[in-house]
Amino acid sequence: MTKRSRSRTLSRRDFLKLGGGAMAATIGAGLLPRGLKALLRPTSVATAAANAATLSVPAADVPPNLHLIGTDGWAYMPGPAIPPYHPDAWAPSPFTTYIFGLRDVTALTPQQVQAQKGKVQISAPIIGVDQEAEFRMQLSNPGFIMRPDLVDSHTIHWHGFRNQTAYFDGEPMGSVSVPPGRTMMYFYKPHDPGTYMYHCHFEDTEHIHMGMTGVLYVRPIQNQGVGDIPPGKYAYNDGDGSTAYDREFAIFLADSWAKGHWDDVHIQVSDWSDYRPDFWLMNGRVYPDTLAPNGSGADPVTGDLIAPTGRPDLQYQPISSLIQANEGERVLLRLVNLGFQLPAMTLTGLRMRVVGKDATLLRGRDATDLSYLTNTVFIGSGESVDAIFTAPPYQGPDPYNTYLLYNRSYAHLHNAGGPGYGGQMTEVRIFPEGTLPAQTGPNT
Ligand SMILES: [Cu+2]
Repeated sequence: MTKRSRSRTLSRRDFLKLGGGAMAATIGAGLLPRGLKALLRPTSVATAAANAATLSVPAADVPPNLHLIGTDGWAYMPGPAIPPYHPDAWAPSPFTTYIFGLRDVTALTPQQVQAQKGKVQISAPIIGVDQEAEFRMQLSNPGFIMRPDLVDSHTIHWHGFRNQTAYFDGEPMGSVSVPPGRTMMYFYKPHDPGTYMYHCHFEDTEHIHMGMTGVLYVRPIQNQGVGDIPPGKYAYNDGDGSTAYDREFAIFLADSWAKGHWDDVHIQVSDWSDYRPDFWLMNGRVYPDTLAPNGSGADPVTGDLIAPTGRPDLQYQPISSLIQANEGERVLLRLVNLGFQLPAMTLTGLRMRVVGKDATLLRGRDATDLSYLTNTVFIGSGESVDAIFTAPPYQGPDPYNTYLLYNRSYAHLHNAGGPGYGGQMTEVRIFPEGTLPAQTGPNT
């Protein structure tokens, strides 16, 4: 660090000398001298972070199937202002909300990975793995660009995964975690198909709420064809093809408290007993943004996320929740909740068959079929549901017929109390037979 830059930035030691949190608490009250206020501007904090040690990503004997980074960044939420928490005055335009998150950097160079510090996504990449196949996942922690004073580690925890050793389970008090500047390889060999979720388990109430969460699923070995069952796409090893599907959509449900997000970047402590969310998310977005297309991966030069077409404000929320199918197709919904509240997800006008719960086929030990038809599923925090519906006949006259998938808790169907519908709602669009090509991946 040069003398010049040292004079402009605030080191952790200086921060502590000045009284740390007590000083931070006075910022909002306007009690700081102008010079100290300038030191705490986001640009100055970011400069300090840029001077931090380089991220270490050691070469692996066997390359990872997936390389994730855990860091901070900014996302966009619509809705009326909640001064001073929403939109956050420190958020660079067009963003509104400070987040933590995980993103895929598998194809990036080490320099590009380093440059992704502070550019994370909310709702982490959807991960699909094959039963009995070895899976290596690398996690790098480049630190937080807005909070260089924090030494938070990160981990990856596959929630509900029954096959993990403590070392790779990501529960930091019983295992290891990844401190800033470091990289760790996790190893998995899944035996139980179904839908799970993964999240950072370090200071998990905070890191989960800030966005370090995503959907994970294990494809059954039956997909390769077993006995009389032809190769295909199945939710489980059902033995009879009853969980076959044509298209799959993973929906990660969460809720988001504007003050909690604001507190983290403004160096304040959140009292979780005050938790009162303002936004209810599907894959990190609220309705109607849930309908916007997926992002387009990473820029080959910078490694930055490419925003969905026409939506630069959703650059860091790349996962669409729009559900589309041709009439007659079977659609698998992989519904996961890691919000702190209880959604009741309703599919209007259609019945879905719940075939799996918490990565378990709904079938008794005596082979009794325990699946059931419903139009509403309740999904508690940490739970998952696999439900299949058959797309109804297309009835015209528009290019597609629309149904809704939404949280029927009316109190959660708005954006920060603003007018109109918001929150956890998306559309199911049914097209004439043969309109949509075969699906290339979940949520496409
Ligand atoms: Cu974390």
